[in-house]
Amino acid sequence: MSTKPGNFNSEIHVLDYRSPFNKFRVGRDQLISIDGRETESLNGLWNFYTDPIEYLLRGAWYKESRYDGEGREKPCDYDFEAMDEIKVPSCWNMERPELFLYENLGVYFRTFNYEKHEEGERVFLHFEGVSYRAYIFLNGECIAMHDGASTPFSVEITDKVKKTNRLIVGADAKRQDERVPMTNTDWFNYGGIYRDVLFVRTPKAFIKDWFVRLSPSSGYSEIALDFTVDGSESGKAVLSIPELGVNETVEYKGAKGKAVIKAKPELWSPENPKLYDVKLSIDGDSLSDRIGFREFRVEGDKILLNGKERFMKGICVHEDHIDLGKCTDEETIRETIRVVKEELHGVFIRLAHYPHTRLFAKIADEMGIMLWEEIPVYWAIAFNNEKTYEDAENQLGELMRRDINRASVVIWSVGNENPDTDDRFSFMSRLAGYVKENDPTRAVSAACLVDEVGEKIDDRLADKLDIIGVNEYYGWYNPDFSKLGRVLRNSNPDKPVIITEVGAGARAGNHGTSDMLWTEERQELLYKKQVDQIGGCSYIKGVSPWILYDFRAQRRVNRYQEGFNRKGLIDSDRKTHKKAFRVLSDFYKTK
Ligand code: GCB
Repeated sequence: MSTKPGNFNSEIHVLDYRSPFNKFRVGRDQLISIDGRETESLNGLWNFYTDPIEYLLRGAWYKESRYDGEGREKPCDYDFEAMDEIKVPSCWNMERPELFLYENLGVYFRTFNYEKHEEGERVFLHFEGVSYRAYIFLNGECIAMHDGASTPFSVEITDKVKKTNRLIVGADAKRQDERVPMTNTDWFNYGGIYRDVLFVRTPKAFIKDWFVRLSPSSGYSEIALDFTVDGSESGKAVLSIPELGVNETVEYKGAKGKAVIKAKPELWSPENPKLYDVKLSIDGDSLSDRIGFREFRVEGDKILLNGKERFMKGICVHEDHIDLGKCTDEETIRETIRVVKEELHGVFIRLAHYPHTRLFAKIADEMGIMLWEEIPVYWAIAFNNEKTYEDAENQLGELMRRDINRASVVIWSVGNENPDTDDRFSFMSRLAGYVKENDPTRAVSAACLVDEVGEKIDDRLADKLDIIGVNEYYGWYNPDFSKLGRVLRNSNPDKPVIITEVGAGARAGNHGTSDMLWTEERQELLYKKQVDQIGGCSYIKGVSPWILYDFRAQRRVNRYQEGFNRKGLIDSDRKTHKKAFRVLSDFYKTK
């Protein structure tokens, strides 16, 4: 910051006040596993104000420096304790009507006390989701900056924590073209600290992450383990799975340990979502979880779960609730999975288009439904920008770390409906490579577009994927339904295809002839035609129509939509089923 001597408010001359925070960026390398850890919650009422001009950053308000060098009080424009309160977690859009469309910086403040419980203990702040850039300040200092609305991040504060602490979070919901996602999305841009904030204590040496799974090609009789320890280079860990009689000591060196252990678990599947209590301990620390063991694999054009071919009877779901926004709760997730399993006869949910809460996959493990998880590499993003790539890969890494032990998660998706350009090809090939390098137990996919000119499934990225996702809207965006038949006939993919999106808009309760757009009858007819074609195509190994529930979307403003994308099979009230629901459910019942 260079200003002429004599200026009393130097910040008014500074344009680039944000970049000094870049060096505080945290990501997947700092993320710690909280599986089974006893944590303390920092949820609750926080003070909150909106800061569209970003004085928190620009004017360094986070320093809370109230006195000048000579001890005289400065005329401060802020007073964090005096700000109104807001609930954490929540989306501010749902908490205050005047903030419904607010897409800028929101500033949160709270205090917390700390006393050391154990000698040598380390402490972390852990955020499960802040939309969509977060600046974290503790006791007047920036301690972290994080990009990505939907993945968790942790920051160690062992050397900074005091007896009483002042914690400030700047949650910036401003859309940016070079970020992931960029400015243009077909979902609502909710803002705020909308998932849990946790205070985590660990011993000096603790288990930072772990990956426990059925070892590939083992005849289902071996469990593989990988883990990382922080704070100790070498030592012993013990993996225990009491129900399988496993109690195995594994040495770690260079802070990493790995082992393959004989064990014959009952396999997890949607029909039998068997989970085991699994615990990994080192001296003074442990992680524990309920984990399922299964094998998910692609062979030729087949999708196999535990060696048996599966048709992925699915549906897409957004994290969007009419009252809670992107915030969600256990009851809502359980009801969503129940509807898909019991009413729709589905076995698979595509969680679009960004990582949903970790609770979703936890409950999916327990209730038995397969999941597709995705990062928001959505439409046209800055594919030629290395920083954008780093952001995307980091979000993918954070998601994979978070859900790596979830049996229900069978597919990682590296993006949705991106143009087939050279830059995009290289960007998304790298992401697919990252998945392959880090996880041999799941398939990598992406929702691709049809080649409309050549009338076939022909995306260069398909080479890098295990399963080709295809979004097609014949009969809706492309009214010429006959094209779908031609596309399917002209294509000859050497891998399984999942139709990752197909659908039509209909307002619940709006009736008319099937020739009228926005009616339930039109949507129903389209579903009939679609399932007919899809069901008859040999290389299509699954479908997840767009979408289970109507969801908020800022660009959907016609008289039927009124701010919602109406392609749901169920209204945004999550109760009223449209006629097409029955068509899909009948198809799945017999498929
Ligand atoms: C798509 C997008 C999805 C949209 C949907 C639609 O292809 O992937 O995000 O919401 O179409 O309704 O247009």
